[in-house]
Amino acid sequence: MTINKYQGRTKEEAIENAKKEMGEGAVVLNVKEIKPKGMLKVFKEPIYEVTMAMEEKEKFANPVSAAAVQQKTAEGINLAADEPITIPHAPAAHAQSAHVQSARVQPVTEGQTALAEERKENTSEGLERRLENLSHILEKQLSAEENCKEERMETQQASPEGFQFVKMLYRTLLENDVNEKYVNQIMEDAEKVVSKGNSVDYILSNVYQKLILKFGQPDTINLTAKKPRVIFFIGPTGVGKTTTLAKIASRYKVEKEKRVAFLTADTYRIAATEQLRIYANILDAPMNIIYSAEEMNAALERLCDYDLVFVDTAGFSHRNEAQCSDMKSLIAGLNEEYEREVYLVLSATTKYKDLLEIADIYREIADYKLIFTKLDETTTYGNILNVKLYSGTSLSYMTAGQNVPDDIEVFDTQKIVKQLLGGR
Ligand SMILES: Nc1nc2c(ncn2[C@@H]2O[C@H](COP(=O)(O)OP(=O)(O)OP(=O)(O)O)[C@@H](O)[C@H]2O)c(=O)[nH]1
Ligand SMILES: [Mg+2]
Repeated sequence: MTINKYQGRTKEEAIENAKKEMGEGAVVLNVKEIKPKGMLKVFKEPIYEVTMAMEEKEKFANPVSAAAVQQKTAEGINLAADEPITIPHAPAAHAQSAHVQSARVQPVTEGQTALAEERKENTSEGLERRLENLSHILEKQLSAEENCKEERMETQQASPEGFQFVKMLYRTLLENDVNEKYVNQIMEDAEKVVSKGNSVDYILSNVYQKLILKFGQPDTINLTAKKPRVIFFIGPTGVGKTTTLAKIASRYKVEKEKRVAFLTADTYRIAATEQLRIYANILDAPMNIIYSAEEMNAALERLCDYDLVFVDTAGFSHRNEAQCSDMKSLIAGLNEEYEREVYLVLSATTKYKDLLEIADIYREIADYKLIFTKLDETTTYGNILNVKLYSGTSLSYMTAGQNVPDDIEVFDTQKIVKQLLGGR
């Protein structure tokens, strides 16, 4: 894995700078706001520093700078993993109990107090604290490695605490519904890291980085000069397609000052068209009902001055073949002159097996990006990672509530990864 840092006046600018050098495959590990210092600090704006990571196999956009960046690659971190592993057991239990017994009779040394502290930290409470402090841990690890100091956090001696910690992370990921196959891939490296006697912080940041890479960089609406860009929302019934579409359209209209319009192909229920009409009225945007691909193309001709046209579709069971086929014809029937994006909207509360089946069937309808809704209605987010890895497509937005337009954000990989590892 390659890790590097970039700065910008905004978080977006810093990421943009990183992508110019590292390419689209680079993902954000950490974002830091650097507050201005000195006498004139009140007159200065803060700058943003992003730590970016990229799997070795990804190609650099700029091969010249690639060589320079590769040099800075954090030595000893290898996050490529595909083989399943078995989670290590702590060294023989009797060795530990002997240690505890002798601690009872002997005076407690400083080292033993530190060990006891370390053990206390290896509880879920300790894990939460470490996760809150994760950006600091990452910083420490990166600067030690960048400066090639002998500050490596390893002692070449496996510690029982390290093994316990890996086990706890393994269990936490499983409890959060990450599929066992993926947990094994993620933890593969942790075994090597722990057997070298690395600190618990080092193990945690290693697993964190690996998870971030698995999620990949979110991919949202790409605004190009070509107008209008047509954005379809598809997915099962009641997952939040119409609400999410309204949230996103509102953001583009109000914050980015884009011209937005709506089409609805959801003609199955009168209430559905009314729901979208209300949002269109609030945003003062045109809204048309379409019954076929021809009507869609005719409506788009009239909307040629608009930047984005959002197409709402009817929710249906993925097992209903006739409706699947109608949807496929509608999307495929879009005139070639238009650029399209398709978002598959899924609820984070849907069962694992159903999600995989839905991901498969909708793949036949069109290539899509993923939106996850209703994150406020569950505490386990493992299925988001499961579907992302299963479908091999990008995540885009996540929603956690019914309020339009507030309860939506671009998929926040760092937040979700911390939660998967047991953070709040
Ligand atoms: N708790 C919660 N509710 C949500 C979220 N997103 C949408 N909803 C609610 O889910 C319900 C269904 O939302 P819709 O937007 O109508 O869903 P849809 O996918 O368009 O439904 P159909 O068109 O009938 O297939 C509404 O009550 C929404 O307010 C979310 O992120 N969290
Ligand atoms: Mg709807």
